[in-house]
Amino acid sequence: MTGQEVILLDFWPSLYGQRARIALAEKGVPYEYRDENLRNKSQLLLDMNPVNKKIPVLIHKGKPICESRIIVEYIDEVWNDKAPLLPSDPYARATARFWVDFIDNKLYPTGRKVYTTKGEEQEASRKEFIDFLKLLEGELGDKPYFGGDSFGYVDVSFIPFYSWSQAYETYGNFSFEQECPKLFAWAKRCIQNKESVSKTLPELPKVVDFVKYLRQRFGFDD
Ligand code: GS8
Repeated sequence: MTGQEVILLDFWPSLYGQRARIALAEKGVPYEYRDENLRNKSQLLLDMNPVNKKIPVLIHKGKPICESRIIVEYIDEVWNDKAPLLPSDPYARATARFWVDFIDNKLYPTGRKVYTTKGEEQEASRKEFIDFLKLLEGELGDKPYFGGDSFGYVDVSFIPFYSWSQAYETYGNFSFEQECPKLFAWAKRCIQNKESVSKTLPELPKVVDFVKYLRQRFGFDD
């Protein structure tokens, strides 16, 4: 298989794009990475994802797969010879999907408010964000990974969060390690044990700078 067979349209800090990169790395799939300028999207991105016009897009043998969760599931199904991500048991699979849905529809929209609002609204978002993280910490429990003894679908989908944690801490004024020590230990475990993660996650200060730039664009900082 050549790199041309798989292309990933992505943007380096993206929490969603990182999912696809980690899943491809877990499976050992060679691919061509293309970093998009989201303020001046390539024609290929517009052609491959005409509905949402968003990254990530996985292009496999010329055909696009859009939406990060769908991309991770696709990668798991196509390259099924190693590193299974979704559990085989239907109930465990449904539960894993539930938590990733929670991350996308509750945690991330609230996290976004942590750095794009001010005053009371920001304080409420900060509290809610920490509550949501604690719910995820409860789901992890004493397991090494959300997937149990092995790194799985929820781990792949949630670990990119760690690359943004310093940015959330900076603008939300809280300590991830103090609020959620087990979750913090899980993140460190993923980085230490999984090259797919350590090689994918951007450096935390780089993401802080990126969020600072976003805030300037939103008019929150000078
Ligand atoms: C979200 C992708 C997304 O928001 C997924 O893949 O899971 N539900 C989708 N992509 C953003 C960049 S990351 O914040 C994006 O491409 N934005 C460009 C735009 O909205 O114009």
